[in-house]
Amino acid sequence: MYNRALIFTGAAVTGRRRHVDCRETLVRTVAEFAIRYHQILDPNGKLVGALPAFTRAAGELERMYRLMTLVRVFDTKAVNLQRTGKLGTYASCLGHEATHVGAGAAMRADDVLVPVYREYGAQFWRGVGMANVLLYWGGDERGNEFEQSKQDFAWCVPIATQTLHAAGAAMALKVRKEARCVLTFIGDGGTSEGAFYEALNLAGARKLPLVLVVVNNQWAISVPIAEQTATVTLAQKAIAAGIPGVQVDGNDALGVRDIVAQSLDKARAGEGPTLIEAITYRLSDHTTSDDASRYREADEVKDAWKIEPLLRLRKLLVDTGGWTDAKEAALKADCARQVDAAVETYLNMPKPSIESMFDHVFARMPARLREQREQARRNGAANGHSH
Ligand SMILES: Cc1ncc(C[n+]2csc(CCOP(=O)(O)OP(=O)(O)O)c2C)c(N)n1
Ligand SMILES: [Mg+2]
Repeated sequence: MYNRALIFTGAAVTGRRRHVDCRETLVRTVAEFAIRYHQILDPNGKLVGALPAFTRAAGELERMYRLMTLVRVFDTKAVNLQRTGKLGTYASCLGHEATHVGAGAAMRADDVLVPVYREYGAQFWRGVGMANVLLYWGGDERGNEFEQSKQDFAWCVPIATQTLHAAGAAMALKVRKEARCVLTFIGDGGTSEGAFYEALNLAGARKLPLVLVVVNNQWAISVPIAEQTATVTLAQKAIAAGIPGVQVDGNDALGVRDIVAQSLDKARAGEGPTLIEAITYRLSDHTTSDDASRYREADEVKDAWKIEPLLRLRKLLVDTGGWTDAKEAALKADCARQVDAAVETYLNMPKPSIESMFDHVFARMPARLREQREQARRNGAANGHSH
């Protein structure tokens, strides 16, 4: 399709008259795009989209709600543990529960999850223990040993690098012709990194079985999304890589699970990757080392609480599933018991040995590191410490 357009070749302002030297030419629109926004359950707990098939399985919505509640109880406890000196720095996921649980629930057990550092909901759905998370943030690498999902990757703090690992893993699955997919998360800030674009490009070029979920929580530590990028949506960053990009209400667990499941199905059928921008809000500080009140308006946070993810799912369960105050109270008590048990496991774990800090980096440890490892062991023993 050709559109008439004016091409300006020069302009000058002389006195009160403006001379514009221009010629008319023809331009062709070679690409256009639109970004879809997916939502099933609105902030008031009203269904605004068709109910996906998974909601028909008995108790499935309740299962999602139960896990989202557990994540929140766990999260509060983890922050308290850090405040009382029993945990290192911790990254809260307060407000992200729908995105994490929705994405985790959409995956198959043998898919590969490549997390960042706060996707506990997806991990718990896949069987990772709460004690693992505590061990990790307590500085113990054994937290990264996932009994139920050994193929999943470890937490990844260097921003955006996990997207390259994920693309690599997806490439391996494709080369092996396995009908499995990789799902990775990335933050809104992470999408400014070069690694992210490299991963997207490779995924598009090789049609990899990869689903990238951007958790747009509006903040990258103290940098708001408006200062992070000039793009209207983060989903459209996919377009340049030749892959579909879509937005979803990241506080709507049903919408997230539905769109992630559709994208995984496509990837499994050999139809390539998808970028999903899940729009949510970081209700917490960035980590326990941060104080967001120094750079964020209290009113913004207050407004975000009105559209948080648990409220609306609870409302739906009350309206349609016979959820009651008594059930809610029993759930909270059960979550507290489960979290306390995980804390006990964590606190009673024998400390790792000093030399274990050298493990888990190289498949074959270089001689230089082997020497240092031995030295650390000897020094520790000489000073009466084995851990
Ligand atoms: C390569 C790299 N640069 C900087 C940092 C420091 N850092 C840690 S978290 C973070 C912000 C990430 O924001 P976003 O991607 O939006 O994720 P969120 O923490 O909001 O989930 C930064 C800059 C890092 N970990 N890695
Ligand atoms: Mg962010």
